[in-house]
Order: sequence, then C-alpha cells, then structure tokens
Amino acid sequence: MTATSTLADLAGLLLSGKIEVVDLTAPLGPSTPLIKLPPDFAVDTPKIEIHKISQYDKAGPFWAWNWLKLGEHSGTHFDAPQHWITGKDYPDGSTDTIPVGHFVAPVNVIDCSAQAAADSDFLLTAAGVRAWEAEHGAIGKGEWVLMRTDWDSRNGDEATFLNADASGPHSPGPTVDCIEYILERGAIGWGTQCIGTDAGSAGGMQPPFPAHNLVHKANRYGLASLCNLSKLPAKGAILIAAPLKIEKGTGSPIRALALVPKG
Ligand code: 23J
Ligand code: MN
Repeated sequence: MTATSTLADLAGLLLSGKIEVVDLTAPLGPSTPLIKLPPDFAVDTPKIEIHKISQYDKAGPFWAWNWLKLGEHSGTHFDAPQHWITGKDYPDGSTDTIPVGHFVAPVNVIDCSAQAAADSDFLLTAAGVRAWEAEHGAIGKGEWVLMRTDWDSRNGDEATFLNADASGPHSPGPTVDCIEYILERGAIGWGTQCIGTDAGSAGGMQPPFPAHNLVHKANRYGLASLCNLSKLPAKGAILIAAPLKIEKGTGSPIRALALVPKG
C-alpha cells in the first residue's frame, strides 16, 4: 500500500459513494444564532448581514454578488489559539499561520445525545471520555474530539439554541478535567454542536471557559455549532475543517465536512 495507490482508492471510493461527504455546517445568514456574553463583561458579535451589490441589474447587468458583515465567531466556526489570551503568543496560532495539515484529521465522536436530552447542563468528564475509549478505542495524537449532543436540532432558533434563563445559558459542554484529558491524549482540537466550545455554565468553572482557556493555551483548536454529528461513526471518519485565511484572524466560519465510510 503506497500513498499513491491509497489516494487512488480514495478517489474511486468518493466517486462511487462508498465514502460519503457529510456536511457538518449550519446555514450562515441573518438568522444564524450568535453567542450572548454577560452585558457587564463584553461587547457581542454583530448580527450577520448580507448586502446585495448587484443581481443582473443596473448595478451589474450580467452578474450577482453580495458583500457580508460577519463576525469571525459566527455560525459553524473554527476557534484559533489566538482567540484566547492563553494562546495569544503562538506565532502559528492565527487563521493565516496555522499549518494547513491540521485542517484535515481523524475524528472521534463521543455520543452524549441521550445525556444532553435529559439535562441541558450535562457536562462530559474525563471519566466519561475514558469510558468511551474503553468501548471504542483510544483517542490518538493529532485527532479531533467532538461532543455529539444533537443540539443542531435547536440551531434554527436562537432562543432555543442558547437556552438561557435568568440564571444564564444552559447548554452541554466539557468539564475542566475532560479538556485536560483530551489534551493529554494529544488531541488536535475539541468541537461541539452548541454556540461555543464551552458549556453554558463554563463562566463559573475554574479556569473559566476551560475549552477556550486550556485548548488554546496548548495551541490547539476549537469547533462550534457543528451539525449532523449523528451521521458520523464513533471512529473512522476524517474531518475537514479549514478557516478562511484571515490576516491575524482569531477564528472563522467554516464549511465543515466529514469523509464517512458507507456500509
Ligand atoms: C468570545 C468570548 C467568549 C466566548 C466566545 C467568544 C466563544 O464561545 C467563541 O465563539 O469562541 S465563550
Ligand atoms: Mn469561537
């Protein structure tokens, strides 16, 4: 088995549909849910705007095109190390400097959908990850770890997706020791189906927002608002998640794709 013959096999399997390309991306537009931070603490990212330049009209008779107003951390998106203060000094930690090889990697999908359905504040722990490994196999160095909660079913409506009440947002995510553990395993990043990589309750953890604080401190990456994780196997798929090459970018909307073996 050579790299050349393996890639030729991959090409054949893609064309025959025996390897399927699954879209893990939510639609990006004015109704895309956006994170709301505590008002005394921060300024929010602006609503997405799509403005028409022309549409086969006086402003451009043969062509249609738009311009966008869009925060880096909007919709299905990538968090770069420089997004967080703990990762600010990595020269290869912004969207334009991350090695592109990191954008294509094997993916582990930890199914927490039943727990998240029963408890919006469900937290995945290191013990939970170890139990998953005992069943499905070890998380390898350079691999993604994704938390499946099926929260993409809420993604069409911002209030349902954020799930906030007077006590704050209620959405599932990782504990501090979960993130410490996956980084120990050598994971390339951590991804979720919620508005951000951290749980709704993560502001009260120590450190606050551990998926941001610890992942980016380790020069690793985050993925948020992923869709369709129910279509992925626990192991065996390849994730393609590449941010736009924004100069000094802290993150970017992505078209997240998975290569999934069929049958
Ligand atoms: C800014 C401040 C806090 C958080 C976030 C952004 C995100 O979740 C994000 O999109 O990276 S927690
Ligand atoms: Mn983000």
